[in-house]
Amino acid sequence: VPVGNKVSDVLSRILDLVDMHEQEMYRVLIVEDSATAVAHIRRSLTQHGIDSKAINDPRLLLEVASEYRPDAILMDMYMPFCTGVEVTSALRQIPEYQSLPVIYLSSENDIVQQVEALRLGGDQFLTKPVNPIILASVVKTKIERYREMLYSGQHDSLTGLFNHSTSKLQVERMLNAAQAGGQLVVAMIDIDRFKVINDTYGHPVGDQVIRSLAWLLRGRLRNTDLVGRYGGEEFLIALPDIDPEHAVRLIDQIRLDFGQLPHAHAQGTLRVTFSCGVAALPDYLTTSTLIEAADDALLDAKRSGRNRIVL
Ligand code: GH3
Ligand code: MG
Ligand code: MG
Ligand code: MG
Ligand code: MG
Repeated sequence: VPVGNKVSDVLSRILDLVDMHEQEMYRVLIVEDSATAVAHIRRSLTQHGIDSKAINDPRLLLEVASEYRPDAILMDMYMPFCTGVEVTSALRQIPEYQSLPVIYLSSENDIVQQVEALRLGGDQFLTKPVNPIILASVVKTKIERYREMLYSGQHDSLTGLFNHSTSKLQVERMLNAAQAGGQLVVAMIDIDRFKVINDTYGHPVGDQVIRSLAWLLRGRLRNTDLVGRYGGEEFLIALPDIDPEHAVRLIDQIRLDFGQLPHAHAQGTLRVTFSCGVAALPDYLTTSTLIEAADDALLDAKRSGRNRIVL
């Protein structure tokens, strides 16, 4: 198992693989009442590998957006029932859509109207007819920035794992996915005497220890398992479709293997251990009670000597 800088290289490669797996086609929702315009726009987008869906009635926007989950909206200005500006203002009231790119595509060439559209929630104003390459390039750039922003809001920069709030949301999601009688095991892992490592060998060595545990957990657990960085040297993991005893054996093996890993520091190598608390369905039925119970079990593991797992 690699140590030092190599760990972060391997880790970032593994995370790249995970991301590539999850990388989906860019999706654009076109809000446009003219069928001819829609056909033009879709041809430009398709040629550049961008998926799209069109609605000619702006009143359908929220309903369609919630199931299509667009990465950007191409918005017409003038349509029956309401204007693009009105529907964009409404969209911006919803937290989920506050940063979703809205790109106007309209023949409106009055600068006052264009500026007003931007002021009321638009990100860009393109006038028809638009060069198809410019259209695709504006859409791609906006979507890349938007996805990067979402990604960094959900992930921890040291390890690439889900951050605290996203980890909790993921447990919630996994809990909802576990049907009646379904299985879900939640575990809280905390590195032992981590403060001593920082104080003795320095913060960068501590960081490397955190990264190597992140790497080990992500490598050993399934793609369907959650591994999140819950706090400084604390990890939240959640495993669906496994019984608690089996999960405990699995995590305990990771604990034993982690304890054998040499971590590099200026004078040589050091060994580090972690403690773990586990809780599972159906003993606890909500995200917060599962996490609290895992935390309590972790405290027991710490009190009874550390470097152990408690169910
Ligand atoms: P215990 O065995 O009881 O868990 O002892 P501990 O020393 O691990 O526990 P404590 O919670 O007191 O210390 C955790 C330390 O982790 C404190 C904080 O300075 C350090 N820490 C938090 N985040 C980071 C980080 O990102 N990098 C590094 N190097 N240290 C961090
Ligand atoms: Mg129109
Ligand atoms: Mg801690
Ligand atoms: Mg602590
Ligand atoms: Mg600790």
